[in-house]
Amino acid sequence: MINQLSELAYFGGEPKFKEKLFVGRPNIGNRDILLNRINDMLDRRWLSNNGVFVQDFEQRIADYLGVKHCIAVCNGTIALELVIRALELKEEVIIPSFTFIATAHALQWQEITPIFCDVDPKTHTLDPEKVESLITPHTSGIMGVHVWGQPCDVESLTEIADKHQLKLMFDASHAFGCSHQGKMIGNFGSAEVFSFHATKFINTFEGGAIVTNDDQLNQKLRLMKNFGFSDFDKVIYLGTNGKMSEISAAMGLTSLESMEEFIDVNRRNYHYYQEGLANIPEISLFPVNESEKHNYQYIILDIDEEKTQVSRDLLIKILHAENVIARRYFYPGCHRMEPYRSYFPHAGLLLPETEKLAQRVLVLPTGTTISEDDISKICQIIQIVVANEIKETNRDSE
Ligand code: T4K
Repeated sequence: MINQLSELAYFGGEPKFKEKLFVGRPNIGNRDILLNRINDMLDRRWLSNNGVFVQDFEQRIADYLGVKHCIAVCNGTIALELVIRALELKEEVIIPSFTFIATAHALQWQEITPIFCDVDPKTHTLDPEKVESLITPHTSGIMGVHVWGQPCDVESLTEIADKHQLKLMFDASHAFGCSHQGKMIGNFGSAEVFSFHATKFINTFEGGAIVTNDDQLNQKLRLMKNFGFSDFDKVIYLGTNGKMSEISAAMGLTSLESMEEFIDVNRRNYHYYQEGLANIPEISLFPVNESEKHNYQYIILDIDEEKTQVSRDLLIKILHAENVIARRYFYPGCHRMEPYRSYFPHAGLLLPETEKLAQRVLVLPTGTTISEDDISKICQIIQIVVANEIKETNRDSE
């Protein structure tokens, strides 16, 4: 129990955690099974290029999501780039600015301009009305992001895309294992993209996947991710190297087999945070819709300084001093990062909700390395900070 401010590491006390607690610590799954798979792979001497593990991984994902095709690739960013190219997006594509920078870069990398749209503060996802107001004769598509695993307003975005004959795709990097109105994420738009980066609850070290119900798109994407090869010595399309390696798929399969266990741990942690923060009404925990399937991978706090009298950034400093490495995802918003900041210096004027969220959101550690006791201590630290309305200058007077 922390009783006095002077016990906080920020004010010179001992850090409450000896080891750093990170957001995005990888889940490992059954190590023996993983190592057996790696041994099999070595015995087979088949390390990449559509090996048996990749094929199995793709099939299991497609079956789990109830989607026709899954194309495993080397990371989520390449997956986005491939879909953007396969859908022949050009000129302008509307995306949120409140996302990881890869969403915007995947477009700009292909000299397509990301048009940053504001988000709904309740869902942190694209605000459909604002999307419609940004459509011009140059718009070729819309890319929604199911940030934190929170589904976009898929119905409104589909209606808008259909009405204006635009392509619709989703960056579902955070949303593997989540559903929307009973249907698994992965079934919406022309295609959806997952990231299986080490920090995701299902990981392949580095990796990603594209899922689609469109047969033609599937064929095109399979060619594109393998240099356009259709057979030995036969290239029929412009392509790149987007292949997932066998060792990644081995990790992915092992990860998938422990998926329910990872979700149980994340759900349990979410409820511990809910309990621990319940007596700090100034702070809200981003809610998970528990009537849907969810991966509970992100613990998101909204720190509104007007209510807490403590700034989000000071709270982060205090947590870091305790070895709780909380993060400010997705500060400061893509529009304030290069090259977009230079291209559109006034973009923030059209993004008031994004600007507010970028100042207020704080992400806390969860996953299989975080215990109930860790969460209880983290919540106590937050409680004492808010109860004392700590300001940067307080440190000098302690
Ligand atoms: N779209 C969206 C919406 C995304 O969020 C992402 C990725 C993408 C697209 C692109 O997908 P990928 O191409 O990455 O597959 C991290 C991840 O690198 C990134 O994959 C993820 N989103 C983003 C939300 O988070 P950083 O810059 O925060 O990474 P970093 O190195 O600070 O790692 C986060 C924390 O995880 C660290 O504090 C320590 C811990 N960690 C990390 C690794 C890699 C470990 O404990 N062990 C590890 O092996 O971006």
